[in-house]
Formats: sequence, C-alpha cells, structure tokens
Amino acid sequence: MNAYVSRVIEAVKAKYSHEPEFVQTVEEVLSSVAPMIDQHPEYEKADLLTRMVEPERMFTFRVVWTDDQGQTHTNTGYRCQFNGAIGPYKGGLRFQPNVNPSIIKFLGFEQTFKNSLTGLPMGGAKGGSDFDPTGRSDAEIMRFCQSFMTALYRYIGPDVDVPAGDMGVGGREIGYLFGQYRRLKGVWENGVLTGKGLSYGGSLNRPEATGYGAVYYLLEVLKHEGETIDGKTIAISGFGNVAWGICKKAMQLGAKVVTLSGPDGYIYDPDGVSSSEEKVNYMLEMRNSGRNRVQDYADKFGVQFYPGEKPWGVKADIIMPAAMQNDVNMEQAKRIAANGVKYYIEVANMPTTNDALYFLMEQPNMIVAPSKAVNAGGVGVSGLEMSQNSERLVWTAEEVDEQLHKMMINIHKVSAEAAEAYGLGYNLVAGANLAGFQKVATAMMEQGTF
Ligand code: 2IT
Repeated sequence: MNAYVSRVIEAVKAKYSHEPEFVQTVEEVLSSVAPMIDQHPEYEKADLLTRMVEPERMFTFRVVWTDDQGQTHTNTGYRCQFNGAIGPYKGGLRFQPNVNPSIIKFLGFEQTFKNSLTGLPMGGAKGGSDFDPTGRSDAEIMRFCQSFMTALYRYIGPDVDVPAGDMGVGGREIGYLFGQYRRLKGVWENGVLTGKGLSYGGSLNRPEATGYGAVYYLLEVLKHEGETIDGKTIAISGFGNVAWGICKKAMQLGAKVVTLSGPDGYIYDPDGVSSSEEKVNYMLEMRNSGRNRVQDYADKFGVQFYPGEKPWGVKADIIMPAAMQNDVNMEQAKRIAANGVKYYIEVANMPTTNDALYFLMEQPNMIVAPSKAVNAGGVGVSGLEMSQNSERLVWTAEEVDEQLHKMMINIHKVSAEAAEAYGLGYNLVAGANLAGFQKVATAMMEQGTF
C-alpha cells in the first residue's frame, strides 16, 4: 500500500487507540483511496490525509434536564463539524446511551464522503448525546431537546451547520429542537434543521428517503447482474425509520422482507413484513411506543420471535443490515456466506466490522455495497429539503422521489466508474470511497492549507 497512507493510518491507530470505531472507518476509507494517493504526490506535500482525519471542530456541552418526577439529570452533548470544504456542515444527531467521541467521530468522517457522493454541496458533521430516550415521556423528551438546543444554537445555522435526525432523533425531536432554535434566535430560519414536519418546511418523502434510496441503489446492483427485485427475499436488521422505508418500497416492488430485529432479538415473518400495509404501519407504532422492542411485532402478528439473536442465519436472497454499527462480525459474515447470499447491501452506518467486510468482499459470488453510498439518499433528501427552504417553496412527493431516484442511480454509477478507472472491477466499496473522497480532496487542495 502507498507509504503515506500507511503512515497516516498507523498514526491514527496510535493516537486514537481509545476510539476504535473512528480508527475502523479511517482504515477502511484510507486503504480504499490508496490507489488515488499514488497518483497524487502533491497530496502528501499538502499533508492532505492528516488534515482529512482531523475534525475541523468538535465540542461537547452539558445538557441538563428534569424528569417528570422532578429529578435532575445531566448528559453530554456532542457536535463534530468534521469537514466543511464542499458545503455547510451537515449530518444527524444521535440520542443513544452508547454515544461517545469515537462514535460521533466515525459518523462525522463517514458523513463527509457520503455527503460528497450525493453531488450536493454539504460538508460532513455528526452530533448527539448519551441520553437514553427509551421509556421517556413526551414532556421529558421535549425538555431534553430544549436544553440540548439551548447549548447548540450558537454554533449552527442554515449556512453554517445543519443537523438532522439519526437513531433516537425523529420528527418529534426535530420539532422540539426547531422550536427552541426559533425561540432563542428570534428568526425564522427553517433551513437550520432537516427532517422537519411538513407544516414548517419539511420535505415530502424525507422520512422514507433513506429506505427508498437504499432500495433504489439495490435496483441498480440487480440491474448490473441482469436480475430484478420482484419476488426476492430480503433479511434486514433494525425496525426503525430506515427499515420502515425499505419495507414500504419493497412492498411497492414485490420484494419480501422476512426479518426485523431490535435490541431484544429478531422476528421471522415468512409471508413478509412487506406483505401488508398494516404490518408496515405497525413498525411506526413500535417505534413511537418508545419501548424499543421488536417482540411486539411477533406478538401482534403471530410470527416467530428469536430472543437475543441476530437474523444473519436466515436464508434470503439479499441481506440489508439496517440497525447500527458493527452489527455483522466475522462469525456472522461466515454464516451469511455459507447461506450462499449473493447480495450484501449495507444500510446502517458501518454495519460490518472491517475483517467481516473484507471477508464478504472476497466471496466469489457475492456483491457487497457500502453504506455510505446505499444510505446516502437520506441526507440527499435533506439536501433537497435545504433547497426547498431556501427557495421558500415545497416540491411535490413525485418531484422529490424522482430526484432521489436519479441521485441513487448516479451514486451507483460514479462508484462503479471510479472503481473501474482504478482497475478494481465492480468494487462498489472502493468505488464509493474513491468517488466521495475525490471531490473533498479537490476542494481542500483548492482552498489552501488550513
Ligand atoms: O446518517 C445519516 O446520513 C443521517 N443520519 C442523515 C443525516 C442528514 O443530515 O439528513
């Protein structure tokens, strides 16, 4: 591998041994772009890679809130404004007890290249808190969001940094965050957040966008292989917003999603979660209940529930991990390969450990698609929401869907072409990294060293 790339990876490993997820994504991205670094000796002279792995700005803040019993709680808030070379910082907020600097940094780093792949002018960012929303009342969620925004509002803005949702942050939380921003700033800048409600500047199809985009990307992969989606079985993990969007689009296209998972285990529905609107809509109810349990689905529809297990032993045509980081490790990857799965389509951010990812990529009959391309439709439609807000108008659902579909076709195309250009064949993982990296690198080089 390119000596400069190796040196930067080693330096990151040594400096951030306490941030394993961040080290993992740096290794994955930088090793993919090594062939490009070979061709650009000027990048080393400008120390581009070391600059690229150092967030432009990252800060923590105290978030204090009071529960319904009058007890005060204190959480840590984070925002990592990783790279602003190609546009205002853009990326979600995650509320989950395991949130820490490593998770926020890995997500911000991934976001930088993902946002670049959308073709829209958005830099990379991520934030959130180690707050656990499970079982919290609506009033508690509101007070938490108000306190969070009170600390964050000075550092964001429609042309500065535009947060959105991620795990634990959906339309309800974005509403409370926006209300507090408006109250504190005394301006009506709805471009400051995306994923908003339709009554105050949200985009049609934003809730569906990540799942729909993932399926549109899958369609391109299937087309490349001369296959169609009709009648295919899909095993997914997760049961949140992204899983819901996949099921909804799968239902329209005649594919069968047979599994969902949660922290409590997974469910197997042989008829398909995507077989009825009632089932797909029930996913929203499960999410809104705040119980964070997928067993409720099995209880309601009389299907099998497997406590404490992941769905990766299930035989399906397509695997789409849509839950969280490192959901598929080496042992589970071996089960997936042994089942003869042909399509491994990552959806959640970094859902595969690096050893498992490389193992799956080496399987002769398997096609692996990387999350930073597959899930880019979510932030892509956030970008379209920003456009609508600055134009002060609302696009129809059809217009948004058409733009999203075009965007996903293009992301697949530029990824495949980038891999081809470096002699790597149909390597969508390397292709996405190469294509996403190139634009950020060019912008940084042209803007001078800082
Ligand atoms: O991981 C992601 O791309 C998101 N959570 C969405 C970010 C956004 O700004 O819409």
